[in-house]
Amino acid sequence: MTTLSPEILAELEKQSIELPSWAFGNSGTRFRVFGTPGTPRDPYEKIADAAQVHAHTALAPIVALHIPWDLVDSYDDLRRHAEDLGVSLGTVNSNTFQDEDYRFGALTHEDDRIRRKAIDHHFACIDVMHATGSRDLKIWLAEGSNYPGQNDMRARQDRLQDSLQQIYARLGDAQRLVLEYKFFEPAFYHTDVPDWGTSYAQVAALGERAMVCLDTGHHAPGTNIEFIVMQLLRLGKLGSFDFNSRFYADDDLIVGAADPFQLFRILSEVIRGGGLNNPDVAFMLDQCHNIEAKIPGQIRSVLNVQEMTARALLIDREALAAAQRSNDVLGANAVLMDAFYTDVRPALADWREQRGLPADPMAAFLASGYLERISAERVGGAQAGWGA
Ligand code: PSV
Ligand code: MN
Repeated sequence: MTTLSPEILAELEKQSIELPSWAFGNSGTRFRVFGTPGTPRDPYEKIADAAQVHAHTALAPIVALHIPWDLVDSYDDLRRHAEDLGVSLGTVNSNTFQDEDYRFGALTHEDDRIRRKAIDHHFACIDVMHATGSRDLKIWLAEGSNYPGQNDMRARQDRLQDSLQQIYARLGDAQRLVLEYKFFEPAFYHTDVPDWGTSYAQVAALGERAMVCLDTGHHAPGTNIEFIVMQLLRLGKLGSFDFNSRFYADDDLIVGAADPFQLFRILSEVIRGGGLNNPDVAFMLDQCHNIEAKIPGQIRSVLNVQEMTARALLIDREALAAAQRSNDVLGANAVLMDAFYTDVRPALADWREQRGLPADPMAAFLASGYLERISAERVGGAQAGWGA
């Protein structure tokens, strides 16, 4: 069995992954949203489910919120609820993609009334962050156009910068703004923040506490994502990850499911660039579980990140550097592949047991009876989903 050195275990012990509250609600495609017995009906129940993931893995102590999906009367109360369950509230995600007014844009809109409304929504998110103790405001924009000539792309960049400046100026001293990019959808011809370069240009003009969010699903097929990771770390602007998997588009599947090797390569660059367990780089999941059970889906996800981090930590960096220096093409590649092909699962299971955690968190959760209990208890009310 492969053994993991004390140094590697010390790194793994520090690892912390933020879960998206929306992963616990129902989701689906434009064809059908399937309900699941026991799906949370409010943010309190979403947080209770997220706490189960942490209880079984010790990997996921933070839950990201989405406003207005996670609107509650008192965020102090929600914060206490989370703390009672052993987790804390993390990144606040704004939402300017589900209101009639935003048909033609929000932070880029040419109508000052609508742009004001979108900026004010972000101010409201910052108020939530003060109550929850959240550090990061994450902005993903659904803005762009569908037809050539439809919009003045240049004017929209200028308005975006002005809107972001207003939002940035409103942040508390310890708070940050992270701007996510996505190359298409729901706009298909042009997207206002389509790539890391645009996100970087927009946040670099704001200041030190504005960073880029890299969602692994938001790139064209074949994109070398680990290159982007390297570059953003090099520039000191990688604020957060939204981890997920894609086969075709923005599929939001379980991280490490579609392309485990890509996840390994990304984590290898994270380690190389000093981004692992670096408080400046938040590890978040941005996933939806359309047909599988949600809590086990999240447990599988955080374990995938942990397993791939362990493998990336196994890379013999000295041997790799020596092979690279001597232009030993195949030797360098072999060093990487040796680590990638190492099965760390038995060693991680052992280590979990030594720390009083279940060796097999998936099995332990399924045996705990929690799913049966919430299915029986959560009767009546509307199940949470996109828009709730
Ligand atoms: C839409 O693509 C999206 O998945 C973005 O990645 C956001 O992070 C997420 O929704 C929540 O707003
Ligand atoms: Mn995302």
